[in-house]
Amino acid sequence: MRIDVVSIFPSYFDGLTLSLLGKARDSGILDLNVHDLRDWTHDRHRTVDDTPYGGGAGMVMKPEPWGEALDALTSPPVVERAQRDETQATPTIIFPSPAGEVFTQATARDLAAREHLIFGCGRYEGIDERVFEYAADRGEVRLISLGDYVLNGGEVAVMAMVEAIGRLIPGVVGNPESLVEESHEDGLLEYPSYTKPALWRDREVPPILLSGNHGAIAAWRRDQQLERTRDRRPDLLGG
Ligand code: JEH
Repeated sequence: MRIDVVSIFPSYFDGLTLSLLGKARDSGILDLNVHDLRDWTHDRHRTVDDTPYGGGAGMVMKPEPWGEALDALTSPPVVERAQRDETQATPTIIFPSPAGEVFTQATARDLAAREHLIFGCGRYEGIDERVFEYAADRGEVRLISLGDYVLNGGEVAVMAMVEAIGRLIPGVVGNPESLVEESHEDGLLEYPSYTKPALWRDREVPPILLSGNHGAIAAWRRDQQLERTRDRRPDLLGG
């Protein structure tokens, strides 16, 4: 999979690229590249923002650097490509946005199956709306929100999304042995985990886990999952 991230704060992603690319880097499973939006400006101040038409507080990201970034990372446009070249996958272009659909494990699974993801990180009050229209001619555009709270830009949201997507790709660091056993894959919260010592600061591990009775352990864990889900996330059980 190829992932391109465009941001005015590319160094935000240093930790992510290090942690995610361990064994994936050499094997070519994941080709992750982070780009500085200001590399697609031409003025001496490398300007990426301007005042909003119609008035209002704050600044809006100018369309021109975004247009150049999209040209560089997606070429040629999908309409022309469809006529002559079936080999190049249509990129999925994701703009994190407080006004987008909410990112879930299902979104991560959907995006993990794609060949080329481009993440455009906005800042300030967001990006000139025409950029989304232009991007729609060059890929499948998705506006996605990390959740119902307000961030200062798309970077933190993209880090979370790329980590959630990356761990679903076989061979990427963090990819677990069993993805099906995970929380949210079966719609329930996870059961509690314990390790040695069996007694720690007067607290014991639930004796059932030391019983060797694997049927009873599985039933207990299921019960814990249901109880926790009922207490903490009743919405997952359908209200
Ligand atoms: C934030 C991209 C680019 C902040 C506020 C407003 C909310 C009401 N889950 C997420 N929260 N925020 C972002 C996100 C994701 N993914 C996010 C971004 C950008 C993503 C710039 N910003 C900063 C920003 C406007 N307010 C939105 N409204 C309903 C509380 C009030 C207006 C725009 C941009």
